[in-house]
Amino acid sequence: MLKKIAYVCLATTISMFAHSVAAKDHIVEVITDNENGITAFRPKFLQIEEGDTVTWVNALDDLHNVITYPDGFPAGSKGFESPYLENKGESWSYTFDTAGTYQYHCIPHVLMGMRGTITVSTPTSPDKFHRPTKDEIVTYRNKLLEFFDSDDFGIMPDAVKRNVGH
Ligand SMILES: [Cu+2]
Repeated sequence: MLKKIAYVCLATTISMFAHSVAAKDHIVEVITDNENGITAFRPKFLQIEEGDTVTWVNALDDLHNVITYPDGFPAGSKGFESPYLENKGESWSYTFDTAGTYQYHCIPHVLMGMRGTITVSTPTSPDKFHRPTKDEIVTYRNKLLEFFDSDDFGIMPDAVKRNVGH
């Protein structure tokens, strides 16, 4: 009996220890491929666990950022937004504490398909995404207007159109 209790305690300790040291760091390369006219996040899709950190690293001197769509993250959590990265090697990190799906893009290159998705532990079902307030949509729209005309919104990806109207 004592042996069994000791074993359970040991197993619990090990699993707690394993959890606390399991947080991982992941790198997403922020790619500008001038030769082929491509801008992209590599990897585009990333599966991680709660507590993990993702660091986006600018591969070249070019202007990029990472920002979640206003409805592109789980309800009850927060989206993320980096400052603009300009120089080669510049980076920005974010630690994910809430499970779910995070859909993001780069504002200057959203028309070039510069988008990515990070799934933290389990994906978010379509009806469980954050519903942006009007203020959040206006704020997001104004960020896009720093780079685009409202006329451009019509040719943007569906996720953008859904949020900014056109
Ligand atoms: Cu970009």
